[in-house]
Amino acid sequence: MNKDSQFPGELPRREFIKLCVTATAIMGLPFRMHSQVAAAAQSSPRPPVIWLHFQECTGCSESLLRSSHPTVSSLILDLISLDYHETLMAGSGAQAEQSLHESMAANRGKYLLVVEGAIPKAQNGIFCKIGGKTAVELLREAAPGAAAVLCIGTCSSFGGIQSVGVNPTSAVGVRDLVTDRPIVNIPGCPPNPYNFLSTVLYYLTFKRLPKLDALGRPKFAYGRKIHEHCERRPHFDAGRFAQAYGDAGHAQGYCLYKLGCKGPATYANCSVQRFNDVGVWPVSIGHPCIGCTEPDILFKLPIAEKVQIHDPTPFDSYAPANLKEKGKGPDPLTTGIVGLAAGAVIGAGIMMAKKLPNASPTQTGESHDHEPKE
Ligand code: FSX
Ligand code: SF4
Ligand code: F3S
Repeated sequence: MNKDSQFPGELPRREFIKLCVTATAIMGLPFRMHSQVAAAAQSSPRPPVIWLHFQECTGCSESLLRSSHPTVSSLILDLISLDYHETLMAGSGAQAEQSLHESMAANRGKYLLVVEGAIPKAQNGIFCKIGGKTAVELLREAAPGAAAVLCIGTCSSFGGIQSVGVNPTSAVGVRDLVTDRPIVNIPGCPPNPYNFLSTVLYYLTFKRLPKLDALGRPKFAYGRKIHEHCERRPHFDAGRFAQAYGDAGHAQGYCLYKLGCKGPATYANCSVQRFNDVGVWPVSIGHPCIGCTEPDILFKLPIAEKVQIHDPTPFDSYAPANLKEKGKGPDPLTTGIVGLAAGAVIGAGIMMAKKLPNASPTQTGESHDHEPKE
């Protein structure tokens, strides 16, 4: 942090507080806790971070650093002490390797290891070498001393595009090689920079990692299907679908399900926490979600293939219909609205079942439990 600046990232106070409020909301914490998050961001010792790049396109770092609004990257880079990052560091060659080993030795047990990219295992890992060492060797060297491993992107989380199909390099995600360190997967191709920021802020604020789902993803960001909060959802519920790119339905913003949208089977917060602070995400600009946070969908299901819908989930904002405590139940008007809404959802579900006889195998991510947020 610049000594003359009061706030991390040299941000004006308003920007800093705005980011902390946004991150607090993403973490599913009550609004009042933004001051605790802001205090942690200002006062916590900066955790040393070693950032390794393996098989990937660097899109994850790019999206983090080149967000149209530079404050997210400024804040992240000021919250951590980035000791090694091949794309960003000024040093190279032997100097860079020395910095890596010095940081690992000096911060053993304390540093966060961020991994970007998949790890090729075939032929002793010769497909990805840095400083004469394979990705497998580098990971095995760096992981044991890490307090935790943060996998940024679907490649390091689950193998990504490199691992699809015949997988000639036997590419895998970190979880296939590291089994004795805590791992947080932050998938997306690339992931939303706010999800990385929020994970780091959570760690700084609570001195522990966030709750994870069955795939190791923070529940606060990957706990709900994007279909639940999609702005095209009213069209889905009403049975209004774009049938082809550029048709009248597409032009009118109808639901993209029939173009292969994987939103009903994809756990992520894109539809709420959009990208690059300009309020867009794939579905909002007319492209179906390709399920980039899901290991069994991304690049495995064809873009145009429809996912089967077993449990059309109602909006979060619908009033609960199962309150039993006396005096706490919904009033008659609310009940009526809920009834109408539920009828619309069930009706849409029945209609979908009738209209989609060729739906693909189940992709509902049913392993998720939806514990109340902290
Ligand atoms: Fe993978 Fe990230 Fe996709 Fe690319 O670095 S998640 S290919 S956006 O960039 O690792
Ligand atoms: Fe939105 Fe896709 Fe769901 Fe349609 S299917 S409501 S476009 S997430
Ligand atoms: Fe990825 Fe789908 Fe979000 S493609 S960016 S999970 S809308």
